[in-house]
Amino acid sequence: MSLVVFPFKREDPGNLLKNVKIASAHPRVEEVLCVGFEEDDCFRTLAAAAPKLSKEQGKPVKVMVQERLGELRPGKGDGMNTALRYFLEETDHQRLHFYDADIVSFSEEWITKAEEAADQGYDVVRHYFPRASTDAMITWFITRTGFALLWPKSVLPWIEQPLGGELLLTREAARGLLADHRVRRQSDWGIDTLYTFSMVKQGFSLYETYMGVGKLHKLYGALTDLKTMLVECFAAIQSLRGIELTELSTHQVEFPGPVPPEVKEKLGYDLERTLPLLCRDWTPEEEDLLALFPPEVRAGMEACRSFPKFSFMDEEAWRGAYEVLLDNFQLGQPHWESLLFRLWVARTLNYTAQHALRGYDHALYYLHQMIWRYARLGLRR
Ligand SMILES: Nc1nc2c(ncn2[C@@H]2O[C@H](COP(=O)(O)OP(=O)(O)O)[C@@H](O)[C@H]2O)c(=O)[nH]1
Ligand SMILES: [Mg+2]
Repeated sequence: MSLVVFPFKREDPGNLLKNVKIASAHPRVEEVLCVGFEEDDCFRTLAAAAPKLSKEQGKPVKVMVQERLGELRPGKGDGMNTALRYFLEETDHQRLHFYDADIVSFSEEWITKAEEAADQGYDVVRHYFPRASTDAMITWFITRTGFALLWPKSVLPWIEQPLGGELLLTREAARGLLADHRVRRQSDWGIDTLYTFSMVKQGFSLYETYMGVGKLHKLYGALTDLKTMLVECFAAIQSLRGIELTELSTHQVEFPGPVPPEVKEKLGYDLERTLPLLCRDWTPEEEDLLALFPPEVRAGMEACRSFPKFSFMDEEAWRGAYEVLLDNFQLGQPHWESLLFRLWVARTLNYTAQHALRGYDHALYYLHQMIWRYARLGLRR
């Protein structure tokens, strides 16, 4: 039997309550836990509703504030690790499910499909779903790119949504993750990268189950909203560099279904609000950092100071830039964070203009082929 966990921070309590009810009504679920960042309004609403819900459903529904477990910015990582610890130390449930609190398209099917794959013997089940061609720009250009360049022979580059927050862990997999000191340390947005890396490093078997309904959830406007996430996801990859993978993880992916027109036609971000980010607020210190980059990247970014440019940031230029970033990027250093963000914006715009504009099928094919090329080529050195 299973525990379902929703980590949350300033969410709409109505939607979260609805998801909690769906989870606790599922026959496989014995308990539901919501782990909040702090005692915000959402937390208070949930805490007030929990006793009644527990009674109605005949199963515990709990709400708690996350503990300070890690060493980086206190964020989603502390939330998820608090839940891992609770699951292992306070319960004897066999499986743990994580779902984002803001999913609007949540249903019992998310739980059922994960349980079915776990019944087949998989240690970890990860949900994946169709995404717009201009969504998931951190996943493609930071995480999957990094996995392909650094661990090309592992299953890591081929995991569809390595940053996904929807997954099932068996007790053994949960124990393995919590025992990894790098996982416990990762209190920020890097947690999803660390869970993914650690489960592969420990050789757990993975199944990716396909949710055709997609994940409807809160969306971003300009790419600026994603800066903290971007910086922390890159730093997470950087911190793992040099670790060798020796265990062999098995990895099965459910064949995807047809992609709904809403997803194919959706725009992932606001182009007009994103373009000025290339030009705005350069500091002399940030400009100096460009000296470390390959000539085409340096020249292109220098030109951006007066006008948005991105045609230079193709796949090969990004590979060169990524390598320099792996060697030199410093988390917490504002000039580096700003430059990493700008380089990634240029890469995202380049891809949008060169590939996403040609249509959904072309774009997704391109992205998968790009990962394959990166895995073949590896780092330049
Ligand atoms: N406990 C906890 N949950 C968080 C924190 N930050 C984000 N979350 C939750 O993590 C989930 C994913 O966050 P979201 O902003 O939707 O990210 P996105 O879906 O990747 O864009 C949501 O349920 C958030 O409420 C945090 O610091 N602590
Ligand atoms: Mg979300």
